[in-house]
Amino acid sequence: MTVRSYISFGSNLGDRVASIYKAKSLLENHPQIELLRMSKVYDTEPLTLDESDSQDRYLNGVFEINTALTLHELVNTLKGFERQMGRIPAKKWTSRIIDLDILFYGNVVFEDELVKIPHRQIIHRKFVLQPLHDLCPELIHPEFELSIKEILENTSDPLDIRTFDC
Ligand code: PH2
Ligand code: MG
Ligand code: MG
Repeated sequence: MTVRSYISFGSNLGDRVASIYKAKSLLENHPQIELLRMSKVYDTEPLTLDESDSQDRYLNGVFEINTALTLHELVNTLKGFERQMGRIPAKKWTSRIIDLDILFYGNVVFEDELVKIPHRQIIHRKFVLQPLHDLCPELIHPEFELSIKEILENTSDPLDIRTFDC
């Protein structure tokens, strides 16, 4: 049995394009992950914890996968990929080579100390909603029972996002 899952990617440190394609190839080459599609890539204004923290812009997007991994196996696999790519554990919301977050895992609603599914940021952030909308506008958010299209239409996120060719 496999589960359809959506994984967000974000990078604002080093060679952002190379990092995205490295993450894509790590997913493609994992025996229990089938990479189905990748969204467009967006160049996005950084969301920071406070205004004194100036960060470079991010590249953001979403991968669509089928996976035979359990939710916790997928969490650990993505953490392993981040580590393998040289991400150094740091404080919340600091610049990073790569961030790979599970947005949806089937229609599972789950939370423990390691993971919260669906991801908290989905409903607030255009840098997540827009690439998700590229792939699955009709997908229903299992907590709010609204489609991605409906959530995107109702979001008031002011952060700038632009499509980025790569
Ligand atoms: N991720 C963060 C913090 N801020 N800003 C943008 N634009 N894109 C991100 O992916 C992002 C962020 C923490 O995960
Ligand atoms: Mg994140
Ligand atoms: Mg993360």
